[in-house]
Amino acid sequence: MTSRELALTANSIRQDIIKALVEAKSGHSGGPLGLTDILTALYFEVADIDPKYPWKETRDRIILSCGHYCPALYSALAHRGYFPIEELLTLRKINSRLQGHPHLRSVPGIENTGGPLGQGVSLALGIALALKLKGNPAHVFCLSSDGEQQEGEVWEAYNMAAKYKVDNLTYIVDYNHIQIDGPVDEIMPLEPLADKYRAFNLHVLEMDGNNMAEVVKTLRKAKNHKGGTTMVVAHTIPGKGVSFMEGDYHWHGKPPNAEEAVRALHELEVIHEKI
Ligand SMILES: Cc1ncc(C[n+]2csc(CCOP(=O)(O)OP(=O)(O)O)c2C)c(N)n1
Ligand SMILES: [Mg+2]
Repeated sequence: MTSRELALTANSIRQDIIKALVEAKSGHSGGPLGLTDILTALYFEVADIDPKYPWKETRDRIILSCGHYCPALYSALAHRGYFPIEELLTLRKINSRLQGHPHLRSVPGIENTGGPLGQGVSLALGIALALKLKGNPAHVFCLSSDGEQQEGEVWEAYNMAAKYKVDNLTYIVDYNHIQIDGPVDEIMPLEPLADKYRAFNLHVLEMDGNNMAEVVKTLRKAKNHKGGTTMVVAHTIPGKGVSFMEGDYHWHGKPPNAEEAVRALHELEVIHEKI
């Protein structure tokens, strides 16, 4: 797909995130909207996956460590054809397959159970090592948030990834500068983040995580890198596409109300026309 087609797809995925959240009356808005371009690039262009054979042994694995971002994961999976788009409106309902945090294999394509911050970063390393041992050529992409970098567990994983030169693994950190209680830079600053990863002997790339052409190019480069684990620092805008959500940590864990959803969908429609 071209970058324009991917950007249009990302816009549609965002619209369905808003629709699911307003229907659920709870859930996370900011992070998911910011990560949508990266998820779109992975599921529609970079990762070797096929919704017709969701558990094929050699599929690339996409691990969402920051489980609260799942409205974006669900919407991307539905748009890619893993399950019906209408099902997105069951988000967080009792007995729905789409709970507030993802559950392994609850729908085809969900590769891990998430929620406890940091855990998926270790899990992805284990999966990548196991694939290597089995001679399986699949690549593992692990998406995590900046808030997760405050968990000690992730640094243990990076240490080990570097030691074993796990080059079938790409970490992507969504550096959106917000967390639950405020700006990351105030709550627990991470800077100099890229230098910290370099000091851990990771192969570091940086990208504008909301620029589709740059996202695709960088993720391809990461996937093809040999000899060590790549860490992609993705600079993103939380709430991307909805002006009153962008950059504001208050939208970390809040859904739009009915009136806000109408405004958000209108803004996304306007952007859609301009892409
Ligand atoms: C181990 C653990 N501690 C605390 C939480 C509660 N929690 C959920 S999301 C979140 C904020 C994390 O920051 P980030 O992922 O950067 O948030 P966002 O960018 O989505 O606002 C916290 C503290 C959790 N899910 N797991
Ligand atoms: Mg964050």
